[in-house]
Amino acid sequence: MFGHDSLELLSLSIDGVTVPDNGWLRQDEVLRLNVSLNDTFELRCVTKINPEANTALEGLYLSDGMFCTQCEAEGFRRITFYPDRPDVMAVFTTTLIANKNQYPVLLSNGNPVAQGSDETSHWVTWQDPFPKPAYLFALVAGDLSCAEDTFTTQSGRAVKLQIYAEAKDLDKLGHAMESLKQSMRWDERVYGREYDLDIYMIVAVDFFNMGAMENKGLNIFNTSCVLAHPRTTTDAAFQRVESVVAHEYFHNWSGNRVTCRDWFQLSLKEGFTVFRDQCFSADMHSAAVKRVEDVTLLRTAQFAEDAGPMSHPVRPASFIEISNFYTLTVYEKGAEIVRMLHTLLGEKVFRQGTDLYFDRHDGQAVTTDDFVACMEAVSQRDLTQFKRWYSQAGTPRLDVVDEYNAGQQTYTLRFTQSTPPTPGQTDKQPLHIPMSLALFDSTGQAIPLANGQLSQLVELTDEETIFVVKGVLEKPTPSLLRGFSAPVKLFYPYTEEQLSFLLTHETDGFARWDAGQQLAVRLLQARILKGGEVDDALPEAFVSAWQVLLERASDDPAMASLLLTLPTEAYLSEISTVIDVDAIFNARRTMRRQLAQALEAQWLTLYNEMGSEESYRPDSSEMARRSLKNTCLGYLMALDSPTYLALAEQQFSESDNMTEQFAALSTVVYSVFTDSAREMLDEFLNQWQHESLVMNQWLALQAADPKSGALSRVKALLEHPVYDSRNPNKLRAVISTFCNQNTVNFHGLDGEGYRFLADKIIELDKQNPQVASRLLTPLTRWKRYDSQRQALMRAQLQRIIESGDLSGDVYEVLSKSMA
Ligand code: 0A1
Ligand code: ZN
Repeated sequence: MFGHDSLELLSLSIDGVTVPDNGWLRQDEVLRLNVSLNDTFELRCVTKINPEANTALEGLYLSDGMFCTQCEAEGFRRITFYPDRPDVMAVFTTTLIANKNQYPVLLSNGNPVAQGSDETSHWVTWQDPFPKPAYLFALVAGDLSCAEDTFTTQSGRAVKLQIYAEAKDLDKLGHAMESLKQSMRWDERVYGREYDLDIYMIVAVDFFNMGAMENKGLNIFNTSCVLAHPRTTTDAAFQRVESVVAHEYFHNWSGNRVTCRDWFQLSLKEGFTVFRDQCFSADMHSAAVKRVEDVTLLRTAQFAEDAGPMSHPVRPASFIEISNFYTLTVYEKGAEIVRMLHTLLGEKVFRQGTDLYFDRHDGQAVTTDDFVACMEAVSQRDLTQFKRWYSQAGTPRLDVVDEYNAGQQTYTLRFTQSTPPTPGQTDKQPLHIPMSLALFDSTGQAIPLANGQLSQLVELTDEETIFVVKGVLEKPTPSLLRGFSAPVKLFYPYTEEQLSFLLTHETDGFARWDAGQQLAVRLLQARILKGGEVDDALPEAFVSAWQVLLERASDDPAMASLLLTLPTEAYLSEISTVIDVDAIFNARRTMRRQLAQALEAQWLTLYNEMGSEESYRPDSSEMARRSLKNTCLGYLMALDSPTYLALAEQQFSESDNMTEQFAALSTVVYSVFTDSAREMLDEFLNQWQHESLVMNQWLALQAADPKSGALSRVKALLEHPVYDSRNPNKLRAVISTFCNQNTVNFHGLDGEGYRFLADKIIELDKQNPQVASRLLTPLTRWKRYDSQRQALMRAQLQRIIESGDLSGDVYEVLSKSMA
């Protein structure tokens, strides 16, 4: 059995007989019984723990005076001794006993089956009929209010839905409730999956290491992923609530009913569930916009992870601390693998595969191989090579060259794939890559291909694949990797004319957006090479392409807002050979200003067009409108003009919703108008100081402010009364935002940004190793910078190593990044 060293063992008995002191032995995490045992027996184990002292937020802890748990991955062993592995499944019965006044609400998994009380205390017994691993156990005790609703399943069963939060937040639960009902309906419709208990509960807690947790029947959520109100919550946060609620709900089947055999299989539940929540959001809003957002995250953050010292396969082969593997690779690249299966098999056969999977493995703890085996069974395809996606780390590179033969009217594409070596994996094998493509003629029409369709899925399985299209009357423009059909880096020597052409004519939303991004990347990269602050005029063709985008923007405001946003600093960094933070920042800022200048009248017209008199609604079309409106405001503010400052100030004070208010505040904070920024920040603080989540945004906004002197401003924020060093959301808002988003200041050549982060990690590792280990990420990427910064970063990593007793979490990341 496993147990954490914080556990105090009070007594141990087997079948009612006390185990003597020499009948057991504790060695590190293991409690070994030294007595003879029958095949079946009842073990009674009484342990004492101190939740108040639990600052790691794993196991049973206190969040703002209420008891809650976090058991994934190995938190249950901090509550009691247990065979704490995901393949050990049991039926749990839980009795909570507590003071009636202090803890009126007592919750655990399953259904309440008995309760009672005396003058001061009360108790409730919960029974969960579904066998589950200990990582899905949960309990909550506190003074909570609750929003309630019911959902009738497709077979006609009524399910009680409850969302618990502190009384002050009761008005912020409606959106999560709606999202939950939508998710339940969607999973019935799209996957034929119905909810299985009579009650589904969500509890909002302010102290939480991650986003949320899918405990059976009793999800526990970070407040940031459940509370939403138009006055206090931005549209982006509304959408995050919707997708996290869906994600945790979908885990009831992909994770709980069918769980993981061991933690190497984590992506079995996470990759699949992310894919499911992505499709859900795509159905609720715009599929193309959602795809662009998901690919952006993958291509910046996951690709960077895969190119760094922590690079690992979607199914890792080893680890020191499993908490370090809740990564973008396991989640997002894992979702891409499931998406590729969906693409290769088609919607109908894929659904047969998931039906078989849920049916065959219900109640079991299984592997990614079992998942793929179901897909093989229904499709009659051999997916042996495809499975390399699970075991091979690194981002594959796909080089494409083409040739048009006018005499024979043939068009030939030659694909070459390769994957760079990653730590511990030098030899890479070719992958099974689904490549979706279309060819356009000079009028902008897609050319019918051999399959009679206007697009085709080509399966690349060899190092080199040659694809020939016959009967092509002129040299076409290829559109490759449509919909981002595989998580690879594509290299095809597009001309600027071809990219502009695709930006105009592509019908696949992702491919069209990407053509626009690659066009901007070309210009930006040229400027970055020259140091960034290049004031050369923008090419006329580029400006007129943007002018067309602006003119057509109101046709699809959500997509327009993405099309009119330059590639992020993070993306430009990821594709750099050596990351030049200052050049990247300056190139992007200069180009933004030039686009603002060149198209000033159009930005203003569109801004006004997107304005609305109506009151706030958090629906797709209104969100899209606000997003585009705020994009326009951002460009106008890049002009440093008092006229637009007045416009931003007006939007700040007159808007009835956080999306517009916060966008206005952000543009002013990042502008040259520092006095106005100070005033607005103070006013905002005054208005919202009692809203913890709003204060996180206020902190993050300032931590990301790129103006010089940021580090001392950040240090001042750490002393501010709204800051709380024990709360992971606050730590992330200030420290993580500064180190990841404020690149010019964090990477300052005095090395003080690096020193600051190292100090914080040394401090935090004793308090909360999971969060400390995550914060370390930017320092581990030292190889991507110039030699001066490399030395400064390494020196700080070294200082952390030498600081003494480190947690396994931090030690693992440090040792891998110094190797
Ligand atoms: N399974 C959760 C994520 C999660 C993982 C670990 C946690 O604590 C260490 C908390 C949550 C999900 O995918 O939503
Ligand atoms: Zn998950």
